[in-house]
Amino acid sequence: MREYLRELNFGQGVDLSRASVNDQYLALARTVRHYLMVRWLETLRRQSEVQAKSVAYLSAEFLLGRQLDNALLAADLTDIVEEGLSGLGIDLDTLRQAEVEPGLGNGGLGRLAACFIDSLATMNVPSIGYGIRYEYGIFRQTFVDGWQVEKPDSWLTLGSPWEFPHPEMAVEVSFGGSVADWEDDDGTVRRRWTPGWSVLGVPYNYMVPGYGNGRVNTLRLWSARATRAFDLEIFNSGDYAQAVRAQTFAENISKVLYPEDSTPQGKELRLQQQYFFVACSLKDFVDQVLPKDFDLTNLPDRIHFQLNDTHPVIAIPELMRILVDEKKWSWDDAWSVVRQVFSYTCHTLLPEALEVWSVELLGRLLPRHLEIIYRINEEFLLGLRAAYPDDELRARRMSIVAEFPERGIRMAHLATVAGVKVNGVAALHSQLLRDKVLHDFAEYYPGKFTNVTNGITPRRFVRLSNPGLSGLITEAVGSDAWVSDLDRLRELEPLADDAEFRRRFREVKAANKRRLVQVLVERDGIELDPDTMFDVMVKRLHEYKRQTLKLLHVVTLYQQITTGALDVEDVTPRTFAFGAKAAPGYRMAKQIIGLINAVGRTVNADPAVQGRLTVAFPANYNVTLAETLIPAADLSEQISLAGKEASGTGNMKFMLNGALTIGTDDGANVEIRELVGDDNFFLFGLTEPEVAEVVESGYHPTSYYETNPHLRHALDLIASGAFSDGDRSVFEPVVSNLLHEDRFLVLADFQAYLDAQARVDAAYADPEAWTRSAILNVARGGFFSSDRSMRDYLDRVWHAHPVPPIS
Ligand code: 26M
Repeated sequence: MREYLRELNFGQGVDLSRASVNDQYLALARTVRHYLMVRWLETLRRQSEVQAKSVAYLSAEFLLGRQLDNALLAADLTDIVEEGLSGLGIDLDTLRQAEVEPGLGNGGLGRLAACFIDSLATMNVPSIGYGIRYEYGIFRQTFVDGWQVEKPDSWLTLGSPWEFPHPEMAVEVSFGGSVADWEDDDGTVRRRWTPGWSVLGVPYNYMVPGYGNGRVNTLRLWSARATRAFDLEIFNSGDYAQAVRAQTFAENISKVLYPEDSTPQGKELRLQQQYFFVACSLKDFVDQVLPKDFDLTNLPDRIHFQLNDTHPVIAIPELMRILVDEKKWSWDDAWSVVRQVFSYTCHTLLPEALEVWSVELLGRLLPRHLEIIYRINEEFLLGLRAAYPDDELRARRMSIVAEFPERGIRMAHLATVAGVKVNGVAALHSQLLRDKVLHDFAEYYPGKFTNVTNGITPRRFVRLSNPGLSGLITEAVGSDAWVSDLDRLRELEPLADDAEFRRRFREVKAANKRRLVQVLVERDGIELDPDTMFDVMVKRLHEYKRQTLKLLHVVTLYQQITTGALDVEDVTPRTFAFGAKAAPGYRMAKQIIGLINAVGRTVNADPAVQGRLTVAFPANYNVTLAETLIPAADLSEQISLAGKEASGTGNMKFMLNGALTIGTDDGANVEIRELVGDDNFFLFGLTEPEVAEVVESGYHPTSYYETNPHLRHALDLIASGAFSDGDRSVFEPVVSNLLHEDRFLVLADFQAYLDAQARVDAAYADPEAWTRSAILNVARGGFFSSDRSMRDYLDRVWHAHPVPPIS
């Protein structure tokens, strides 16, 4: 605590009596990071000493969540700090809550990256995360009359104690300009890129502490600055305003996270971001991380670059450019190294989510890279045509260059051609990649395709977010070894049949629900009854995820109660919790948010419902809210149309916190159900092959409307203006989309969903059996630790190994 007071006095420049909560939080954060510093330096020293193969995780997003608690846990400082602070009359929890979470990601993909670097550190794997230090993370969502309104997320304004800027290690990245032939000393004709402009990338290092192993890995996020030359030139020209504008232009590159998480917009700034962080990272690795005299022909022994979706795929031509243009290697030598050091993880199945950059844009921004891509494609097509003579259709399908609707570069094809491995993120997803999305490639490159099922870090999403359950588990296992060895949860299995254990498990869930109720009152002014079933659907708002399906269930219950078709006494009291951000330009998603809020307003206020149905939609769902919401859930909603959700990771978080899942046969739900068994999972809906069949034979949503009275009543009620003060036009687009388009077969799965929800009600009516299932969900969820995902990547993709510390 002496340390802490010193940080307060000399770091923050205040004394205790005058310190704001933020001052106190910052001082504590600095104290903790100071403590971790020694281990960080030790890790770096060891890493350069041992020269083991490392992993570089390249990701445009790292959705970290709050750092303080995780750092305290990793360093085993929680108790000591809590005690010390309380001696000063300070409540640790108050300081925890002062932290603004770094929301540098959209959803699943960004959070996955954060879980992975946590696991890599915990497993002693030499590794580094590379990404972008956005000044503004994912927008803050507010509701105005129930409609989403976005506010900037200025997470840096109160100070960011976890980052270490290194302006002296800045690297330069160039854009634009032109390419021409030139003759080098020995007369070979080479290509030379003369860029049009450049920016600096300033690295900001973040500690990634391993759990209880004294290791601290690095996450390096890049921030864009104007170059010195740029600065000087323009300032000297005397046009001050122009010079300031130029700086702003450069700094724009890392200004804001793009909030789309599935439909790339093809925006120039987005491509600038991608190349910016990738070029910075490669240069950093080659020039700074590797030893000075390193022979790059040995690169594959020292590094594997994992490409988190296609966002960093421009790294492939960039490494070619470095080797061919800068290091003067032959094309073939360069290619033989490049094709050994990248692998690509695909996170989607939606065709519209696959990135294609227009040749016009790519050629303007990165003319040399476009040439390199063309050459890669030429040689790829040469091999392809040799393997499949006279199959021009196949060549066109597989080409890296698309011709329609405009000339474009298919980043997934580039990644697949150059990558050592291509993986999907759950068993079903990987299967569909092989069989459908990338089928031609799977045929051409057998052995390149693999699966690594996603995982989540048990440190943040069980140990920290659910202390009550953690206490129970630790008692049952006999130690806290499960926190870094999650298979030990299996030891809980027999306790599912122990009435006393069930009682305590139930008490933990009840306490978590009370904690959530309190948080929502303070955070949103939402009042909930903890003695109801908490039925939770939290994830990005997207049509394929089918928030409307859950809403139709709510409306159906409401409709039945108000018309007297259902006696309100017979309704299981439920709280329907939603959390979802919509991409600001995604109009249907925003309409659906408006509709959820409108239904909530009406249902919550209707005395006929007698408080048995409550809709809660707290704004701005984020990692921090997830940490209290998920442990309080009874029922986890994972109801995407089969074949659309690549994996899902929220589903795993719920399972490991003792919620039961109602879900389709999609993504990792498939594996969850396999592990937990049909008796402990509420399965419903069409399977992926059935979906394909229905779509194939022509899907007519109206026929479901016409034949299913529940569905008709629910949709009619929405259309009647019952939730929009009689105005029939407000939600007409949602209703008519469902009736006439319904791309994601909501109506086709509606009745099956109602039936499954009836099974949920029946099961919930038997608390002992329900609790038994909940315990089995926890006991059988160990597979979903991201530690296991990392082991799979190490074995199947990276062929790297942990380097345990010398103890
Ligand atoms: C692309 C271009 C421009 C702006 C944003 C993007 C973009 C950002 C994020 C596109 C996709 C993004 O993420 C997709 C995603 O989150 N996929 C999810 O990945 C999870 C982790 O693997 C899976 O669990 C989810 O099923 C999958 O939807």
